[in-house]
Amino acid sequence: MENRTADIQSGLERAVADAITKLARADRKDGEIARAYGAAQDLRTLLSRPIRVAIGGEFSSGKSTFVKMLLGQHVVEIQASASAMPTVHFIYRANNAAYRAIGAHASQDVTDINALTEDDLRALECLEVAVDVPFLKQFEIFDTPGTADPSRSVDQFLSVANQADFAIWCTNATQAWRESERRMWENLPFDLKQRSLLIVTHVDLQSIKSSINRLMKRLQKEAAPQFKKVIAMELLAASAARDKNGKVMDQSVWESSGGAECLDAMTAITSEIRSDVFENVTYDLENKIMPAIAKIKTAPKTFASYWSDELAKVKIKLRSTDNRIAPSVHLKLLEEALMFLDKSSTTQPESAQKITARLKEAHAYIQNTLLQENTDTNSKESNAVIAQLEWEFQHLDMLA
Ligand SMILES: Nc1nc2c(ncn2[C@@H]2O[C@H](COP(=O)(O)OP(=O)(O)OP(=O)(O)O)[C@@H](O)[C@H]2O)c(=O)[nH]1
Ligand SMILES: [Mg+2]
Repeated sequence: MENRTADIQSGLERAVADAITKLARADRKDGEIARAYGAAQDLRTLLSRPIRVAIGGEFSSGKSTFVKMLLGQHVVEIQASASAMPTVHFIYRANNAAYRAIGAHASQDVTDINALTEDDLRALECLEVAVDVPFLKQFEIFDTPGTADPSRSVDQFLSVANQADFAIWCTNATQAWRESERRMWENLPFDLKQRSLLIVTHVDLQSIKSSINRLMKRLQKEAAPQFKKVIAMELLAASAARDKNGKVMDQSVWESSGGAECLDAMTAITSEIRSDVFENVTYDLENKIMPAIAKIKTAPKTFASYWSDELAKVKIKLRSTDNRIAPSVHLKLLEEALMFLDKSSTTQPESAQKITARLKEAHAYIQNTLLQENTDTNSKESNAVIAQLEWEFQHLDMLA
């Protein structure tokens, strides 16, 4: 992520977290506050979730090879015939890989991925694969089964794509952008298509090499208007150009294979999506959440809580500086406490009088006796005076 994007992101995350804290403490029986609380939690999810990418294409067009190119060699091979494979959903997880079988009605963790039979796989809507690949912190990848496969319903890809942020369609150069692909692509919403990529695979094949320019020209005309970008890729070469952590080992192959162009395009699309998200989050913060927060009535602070908060700050301050400034720090504490009492109407008038008297007494003693010389003894004495007040104000009812 770019620095600027990261800054905006963390700024918004802080604003949302702050709003959640305030709303959590407020009275959520109030409808507006309850709604704002729910909205703020949605925004937190929206900000932190990775971008979802749906990979689609006809049978054997190179979808899984493309995913492997993105994720490096970490991806486990599942030994099953292509027609048995459900959508595979790759997500990030630190350390060990974990698998989850998502059925139409229930889902469960899978401990031994190789123990799944083809019938088991066929019955699934989706197989979730959580692996420690840093790339997946930014992107969630859905590898869908080939759309021309009659044993799988054609709308697998469509239903996944409709929930994704953008799609990547793989088309095999040997028979690129067929009528059936065009018809499938037409079903997607316009905005999604305009954010999506068409990857032309198998362009390394000898039979393609001589006609690649003509092919790309045709695709520019027939397909490009339906996509953000059309990119020709030698998937096997692109995979080989990086190590298993995604670090580019052979820059020239990485570039000539289309790997660099593809990743750059994905990054550009991601920035666009993120800036849309930031805009929505900012709008909701200003229009739904801030007005609800402004409604929260904060209870006026009592003297006891004011005093203990201020005292805590003073203690921290004195711990981190030369202790001999204690009398001057305490004097300021007492002056501000007197001002607080003068302005606040929450403390009982009776105890306010007692507190005022004790604050003034301590103030006079520190000012006239202890402030004159910055010595360790005077600082200790000043600490003792404040400790005495601390105790008294915790036991106000005993104050004579
Ligand atoms: N030479 C070459 N072979 C490729 C390329 N991309 C994929 N392949 C090969 O094509 C075959 C099919 O690739 P897959 O990635 O399994 O295709 P798929 O779209 O996932 O197939 P299904 O999931 O079965 O629909 C594999 O043998 C790949 O190694 C490419 O760019 N060049
Ligand atoms: Mg596949």
